[in-house]
Amino acid sequence: MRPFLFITLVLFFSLLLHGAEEKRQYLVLGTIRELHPESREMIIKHEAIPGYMDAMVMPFTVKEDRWFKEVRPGDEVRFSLEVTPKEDHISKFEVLRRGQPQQPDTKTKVAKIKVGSTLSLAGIPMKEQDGRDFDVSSLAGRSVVLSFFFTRCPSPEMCPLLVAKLGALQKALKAHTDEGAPAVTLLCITIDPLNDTPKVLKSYSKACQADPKLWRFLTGSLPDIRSLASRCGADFWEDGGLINHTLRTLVIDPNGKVRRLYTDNRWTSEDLFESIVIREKR
Ligand SMILES: [Cu+2]
Repeated sequence: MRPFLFITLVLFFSLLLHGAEEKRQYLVLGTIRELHPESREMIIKHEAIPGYMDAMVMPFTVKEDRWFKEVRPGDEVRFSLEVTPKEDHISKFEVLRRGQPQQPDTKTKVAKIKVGSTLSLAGIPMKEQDGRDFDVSSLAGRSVVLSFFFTRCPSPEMCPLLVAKLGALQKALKAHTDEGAPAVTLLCITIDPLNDTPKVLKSYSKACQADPKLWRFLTGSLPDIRSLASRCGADFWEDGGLINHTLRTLVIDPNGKVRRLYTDNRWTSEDLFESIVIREKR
């Protein structure tokens, strides 16, 4: 009887400890951006969660209906995030300050860039696929191929084709390395930042076999990306739950001057390769 009791107790405490180890809870501060009771999600701009996640805008699962009635967009809140290896969800909201609902993004009137214009990415806070803050100084002295895309794009002729061509360009650039690596960075900026978190971008970049030294994926806040895209002449809009968009691919020289601007997907990786490498040789 005694050994049996002992084993039972050991099992009980190890389960207790194990359970405690696998379930983590965080208190998080944030601002509610959007409520989606139908999919039991809230989009929240949250502060950094030490030991777990950087500050970002992202969707969270909310299991209980009641919270959708207690908070509204614009509210500054404190909430509890529970994480287990299988799932995570948030609850126990406390409204710290009632906010005004955010106005839907309005189209910013900005001067559109064209070939010969200067384009700087300085001052636009963005995150890379590895979760790091995008550092614009890492582009110093480099040509940049910049394009807008999103990972869920369902149209084979749009983002998937764009990304395939950038893949071919990366290959050509790498093959060229023997003759001196061209100083160029390919940047893909998502137009769907609510879905395309750094984590999503990371697995996407892996699937593209992107070499992070050469080809990087960026996300940021929707208003920032909308304003940058709009300056580049790239439009995107929601249509029945899907994102529609126009295409823009730019080649920017190391001085920040736009050298090429493509408004469709008809360019070839050879075109871009020449525009970068031949110019470099001059
Ligand atoms: Cu697309």
